[in-house]
Amino acid sequence: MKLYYHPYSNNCRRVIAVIRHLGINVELQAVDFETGEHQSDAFLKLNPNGKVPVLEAGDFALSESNAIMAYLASEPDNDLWPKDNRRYDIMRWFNWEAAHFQCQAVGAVGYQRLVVPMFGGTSQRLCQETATFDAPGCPARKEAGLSRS
Ligand SMILES: N[C@@H](CCC(=O)N[C@@H](CS)C(=O)NCC(=O)O)C(=O)O
Repeated sequence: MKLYYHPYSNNCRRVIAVIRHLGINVELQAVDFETGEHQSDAFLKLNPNGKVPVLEAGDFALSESNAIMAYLASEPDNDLWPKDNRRYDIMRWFNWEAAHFQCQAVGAVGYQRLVVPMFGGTSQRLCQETATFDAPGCPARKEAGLSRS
């Protein structure tokens, strides 16, 4: 198995933490945002959203860190992804994190204050919605070099 990741990505870090916790053998392949590798045709075939992390397992490609963590933890017997109802409690927190923490709390501020300057962008304008920043047409996103056009 291979994990496409970026070293600064918190979404990748938690997948890597799961890999290390479970002690499974996954090759790590860094994706170069600066050259736009995540927007290349080859990468977009793995994840049409053009985002890391992506796990490649044979001909199966899986994106979304929460799904990848559940996939990785589903095989070996472990304490991370229990087979009883606690699994659904974990899913609850996965959903809470995606809908509220990542998107609303960390997303907008983190992207604009950390990611945009990190990739050479100058915009410090906060998009009203993180979803706006995620849209390819968002000016701040283009300034950060994260969009193709
Ligand atoms: N919900 C996704 C978010 C993935 C994501 O936003 N990845 C960022 C790095 S943390 C990325 O690849 N950004 C590149 C871009 O937006 O162009 C997940 O949990 O995996």
